[in-house]
Amino acid sequence: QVGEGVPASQKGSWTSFLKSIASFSGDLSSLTAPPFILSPISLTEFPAYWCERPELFAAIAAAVTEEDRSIRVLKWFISTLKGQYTSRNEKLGSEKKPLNPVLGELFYGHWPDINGRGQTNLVVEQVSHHPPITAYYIENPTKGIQLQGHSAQKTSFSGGSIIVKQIGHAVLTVDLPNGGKEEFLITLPRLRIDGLWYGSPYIELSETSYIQSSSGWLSTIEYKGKGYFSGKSHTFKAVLSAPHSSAAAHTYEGLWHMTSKNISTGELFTDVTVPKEEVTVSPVEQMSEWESRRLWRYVAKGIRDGDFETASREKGKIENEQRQRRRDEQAAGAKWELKHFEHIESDPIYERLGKLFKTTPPTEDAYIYKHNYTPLSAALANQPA
Ligand code: HCR
Repeated sequence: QVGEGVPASQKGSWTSFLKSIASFSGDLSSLTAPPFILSPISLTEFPAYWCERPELFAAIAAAVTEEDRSIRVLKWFISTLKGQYTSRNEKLGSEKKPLNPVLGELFYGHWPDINGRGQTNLVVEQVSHHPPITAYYIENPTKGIQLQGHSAQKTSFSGGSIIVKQIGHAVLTVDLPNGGKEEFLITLPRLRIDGLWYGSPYIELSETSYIQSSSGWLSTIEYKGKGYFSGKSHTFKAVLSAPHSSAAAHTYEGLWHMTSKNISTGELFTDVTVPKEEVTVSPVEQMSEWESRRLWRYVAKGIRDGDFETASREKGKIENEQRQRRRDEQAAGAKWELKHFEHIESDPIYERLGKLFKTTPPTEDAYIYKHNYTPLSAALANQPA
């Protein structure tokens, strides 16, 4: 019998779902899952996790040395992990299957300027439906910090868990007072989705991810679960090394969903037990039909209300409309045009910085932001009185 997390009426369909993922490799989003595991949130909302601690993002600009900048980038990055990988468990009870975005789906938001930290803006576009690829751009113009990246996943099944290899990378750029720029190439950890049999999936991170600065400073972050460094879940150890050196200049250790410290000084490094700040979005009535929360509003309401008939009917309408769109494009010999991003086959920043720590693969594609969106509050500020 499958576990307690599964409602009695859905045990059969959960077992079938687990069987289908056990013999499947590729794009999980296309598999039909039982209602109890569906999330009302689209994957296009996920890039907001990068900035739910906007003050840490803004604080990168206050660094005075390259070393200090790398420490601040690492601190901000580690502090995003709780939101990225455990917030569905906190909000929805367990990890869930997000809504699979349609091609061209959009998500815009911002974090307001509070206490001089500057406003941070977010632009997200679904740049591929199959396989799902989400591109994002986050910017704090006042502080001169930009984050550009894309996210896709390759999944497989092993030892009762789903293994998710994250495809894609992010590049953080900081404008320097001397007019130059410092870039940071950020690679992403591997995920394991455990707890499937019990119907309460949760994520553990594994293996290693890197943050390579163009200044030469490198953060190597190792992730472990129960039974490794500390015997606890969600453990990490990050080593920051100076340019051309493999020795550790700073080592930080702890739990990425709680606190961590500098192991030499014992000083607190990250603390995500303090509340995070969700992204601000416009009211749904003011959104365009392509914006996630408007596009999926009836499906999401159905899922939230436990009215799965409505959810599945409304989802069907969106999918049919998309199929028709693709047929029309094919008939007209037209190609879907991306709105905010331009696809490039090989990212020069990935190639240049990736070489410094010999990442694999040696080259990756990227989606470059076109700088063609006016963020909400800035738009309001420019309106005549
Ligand atoms: C794997 C996953 C979709 C992708 C989600 C990603 C990797 C997206 C980028 C974010 O920055 C971080 C992130 C966090 C999520 O944990 C991860 C999702 C977890 C589950 C979901 C699968 C497609 C759905 C699996 C269905 C299960 C729960 C039965």
